[in-house]
Amino acid sequence: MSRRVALLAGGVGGAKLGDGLYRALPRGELSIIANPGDDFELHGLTICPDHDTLLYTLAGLGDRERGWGLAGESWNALDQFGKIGAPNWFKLGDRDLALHIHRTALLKAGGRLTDVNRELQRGLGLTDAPILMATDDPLRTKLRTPDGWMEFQPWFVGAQSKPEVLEVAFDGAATTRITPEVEQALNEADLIVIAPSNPMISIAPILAVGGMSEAISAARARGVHVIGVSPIVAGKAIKGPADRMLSAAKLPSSPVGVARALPGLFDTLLVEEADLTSELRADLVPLVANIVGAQIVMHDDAARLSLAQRLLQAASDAA
Ligand code: FO1
Repeated sequence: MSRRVALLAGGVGGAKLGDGLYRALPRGELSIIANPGDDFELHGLTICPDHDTLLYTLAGLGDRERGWGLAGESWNALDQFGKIGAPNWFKLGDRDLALHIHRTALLKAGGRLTDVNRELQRGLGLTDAPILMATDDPLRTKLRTPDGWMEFQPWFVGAQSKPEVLEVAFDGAATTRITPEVEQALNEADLIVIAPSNPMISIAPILAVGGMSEAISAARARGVHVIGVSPIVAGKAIKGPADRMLSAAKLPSSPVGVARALPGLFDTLLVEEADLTSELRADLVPLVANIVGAQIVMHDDAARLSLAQRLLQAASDAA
């Protein structure tokens, strides 16, 4: 049976599940809708960190330990940036830099971000170029901290996401529009998957793109199921600041907080089976129709694939 899947994904957690789904599904049946909110410009180059994490991971080229960037990378340019007084707080490896230079050149020549990024995907061996930008228009996540508003990467990498987040905004969202490719992927989807990514800074910016919520609602109206995976296990984020951000927003650092941060989005939510007490289930019941326990921490390739298969099975069972 053909089953087309649209995955909404942020960086590292999104890429791991994306990799599992990419291997679990026949070629051409997965479209990944990448978070554009982390994109920014540095050294005059356009950098799309979440797209690139997805790209390197699916291409089997990603650094496993860091979760971002290329495996076996060298850092000569970064050292040189430091020596000449250029910014070196955001670590661009030598080979990664080639990607940003080429992307920027193609964009300057008039290319559309979706087309340019798909060309990069094909160049690195993803012939079906499954990763779509949520939008080609600029949308930038900003965070209000006790010291004022910060741009995303200076907060996330520069300040190691330490400043408390009092408010999140998606600059430019009002004038963005989903791409025709995203519209088609959601129109044709039999299943929508929400990756175990930070609900507030990875999934929310995707949903903030003009036309995205409407396209998801239209899919649901024709019976498409939305299934998510909690990025919180044992009260802690699997990676990154989601737990602290939920607490700062006065939401529980648990799957309940995830469901409340993305209200009404999930038909099914996969939560870590060891966490799925009767109390957690009771708290989730008013928020999510179907709650499924699974091993959701993806330590290796086998775990990525088995979570993807478990998720596809849970979605079939619920349909
Ligand atoms: N994350 C870091 O924590 N430190 C870095 O220096 C860093 C550099 C970097 C370079 C290219 C790239 O594609 C991603 C990079 N990331 C880095 C990851 C990125 O900032 C975050 O993972 C995402 O934006 C959050 O999903």
